[in-house]
Order: sequence, then C-alpha cells, then structure tokens
Amino acid sequence: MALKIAVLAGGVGAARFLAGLVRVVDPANLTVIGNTGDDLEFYGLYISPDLDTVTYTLAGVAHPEQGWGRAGDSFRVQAELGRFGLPAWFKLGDLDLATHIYRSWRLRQGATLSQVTAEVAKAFGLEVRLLPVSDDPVRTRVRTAEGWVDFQDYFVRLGTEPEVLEVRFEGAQAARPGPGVLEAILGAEAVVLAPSNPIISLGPILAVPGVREALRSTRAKVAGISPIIGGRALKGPADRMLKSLGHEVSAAGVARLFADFLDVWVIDGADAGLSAEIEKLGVRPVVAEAVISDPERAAELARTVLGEVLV
Ligand code: FO1
Repeated sequence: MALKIAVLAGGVGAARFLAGLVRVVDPANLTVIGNTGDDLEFYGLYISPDLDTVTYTLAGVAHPEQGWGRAGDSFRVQAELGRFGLPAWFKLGDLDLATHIYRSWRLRQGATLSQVTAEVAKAFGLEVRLLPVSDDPVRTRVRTAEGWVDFQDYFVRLGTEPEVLEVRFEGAQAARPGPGVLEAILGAEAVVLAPSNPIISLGPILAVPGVREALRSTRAKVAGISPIIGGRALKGPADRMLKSLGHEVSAAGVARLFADFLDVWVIDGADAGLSAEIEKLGVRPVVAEAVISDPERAAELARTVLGEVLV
C-alpha cells in the first residue's frame, strides 16, 4: 500500500503494533510520531526510551520478552559503575549504552533530538520515518501521596506501585512540534493511534500545542486501538491510572479521552457490548481481535485498522 500513514506511538505496545503495520504497508510511507515524555538523564546520558523501543523493535533487535532494551544484552558496564556507588535501578545494557552515548554526544555537539533520532534509526536500518514529537523538552511527572516524581522514578524505581493522583507534562506548553510532525498528520491519508497508555504515552504527544488541533483538522480518518480490554490494561498501569485520575476504566472510557478527533475506535471482542456507548461519542466502534500476541496478529490488526480508515 503506497498511502501516507502517520502513527502516534508510545513504547512497547505501540512498537509491537508497528512491527505488524510494516508488514502490510510500505514502511517508506510511514511516519511514526514518538513520545518523549519518558526521556531522562541517567549517568549524564540522554535516554529516549520510547524512541529506542520503536527503533529496536522495528530493527528486530529488541529484547523479546521485555519489549524494551536489546535482545541478549549484558550489563557489565552498569555492574562496574556500581563500584563507584552509582545507582542501577534503571537497567542500561552494554549494547543499549552505545545508543545513549551516541545520542548524548550528538546533542552536546548541538544536533537536535530529531536529527539524532533519524541518525539512530538509519544506523539500525529503519525504513520508517521516526520523529520525536518535539525537539524541546517535555517531561512527564506524576504526583503521588509522597509528592511529585519524575516519570521513570514512578515507572521503574517505584515499580508503578504508588497511586497516581495527578499527571503533568512539564515543558509541553512551550514546546514546538518537531520538524515534520504536524505535516505528517495533516498530509496523511490515515492517522493511527497505536495501542499505548492514553495518559502517559499518548498524553505527552497530545499536549504539544498544535498536535491535537492537527488531529482535529486533518482530512485523514483518525483511528485508534484500545489499550484497555475487558476493563484491564494488558500491560502496565493504564487501568489503575485511569481509575485514580477519575476516568472510566474501559475501552469506551479511553475513547472519550480522544473523542474530539477520533473517527474509528478498535475494541476487542470482549468489549463488543460497549459499542453503543462509543457510538454516542460520535466515534465508530470496530470490533476485532485487539490482543497482540505476535507480529502476525499485529499485522492482522493493522490490516483491520487500515481497512476501516481507507474506505
Ligand atoms: N523498564 C523497566 O521496567 N526497568 C528498567 O530498568 C528499564 C530500563 C530501560 C532502559 C532503556 C530503555 O530504553 C527503556 C527502559 N525501560 C525499563 C523501559 C521504560 O522505562 C518504559 O518502557 C517506558 O518508558 C514506558 O513506555
């Protein structure tokens, strides 16, 4: 299929969907707009977990079970850093470190995050265009009973244990969309929201001024895939987070968060009963097998999504 497609993507779930999408469309026509709200500095290195997860997955070098990091990586450097008393709660493998060293070095030279992301993608042989949502810093922070913490502190160090009382995307309001981001949405024939945590993976992308407006005004149909199936997140804290932030924990509840720009919402068979509720939001529900168990299933899901938006 030679149609231009833009995908809004978070981390592991999105990357697994994209691995299927590239089986059914020409990757050269695909622009992936990635979340940078999870980015952090660790050991003075600049790390972009979601951009790397997409890169590694599409390059076929991601850790198969974790979904993030590199397959078969070792942790000798991090173990050695322990000698100097450095923390190791954020696991950085030896191969993965090369990406962070390269990115940090290029940023220090004055390159933008989009330039470096393109260079990293090229080095891994990616055919899709991977764009950070912004070159300006956007940092997700969450408020727990203990106060505000950085996203990776909540996600990895605290293991998503504390209840999330509030989320903010620091810097988002002043951030400009990265080069090509709005053009990709406005010039696409289809826009897809990959199955990602609606609050912390898609939230930072939508918080960059201009992105949400572009989604509302694009002539392309906008489709999304529910990350909530049968009232539960398949992976990660999305269900608990929706609940503590006062949203309905269901595929319909997530559709409501995006109803201002969404045309089609793909839900699992388990949620077929929510179709009427979704229709009332002005969104067309499509029932499909939404659990991504392997790349072939992901390709099947991608085919379904595109079939619905390219009619
Ligand atoms: N996730 C973890 O649960 N534990 C880790 O130690 C960890 C390290 C890590 C290193 C590099 C990277 O690109 C991702 C990493 N992740 C880790 C995943 C990351 O925290 C999450 O996937 C995202 O930020 C949420 O999408």
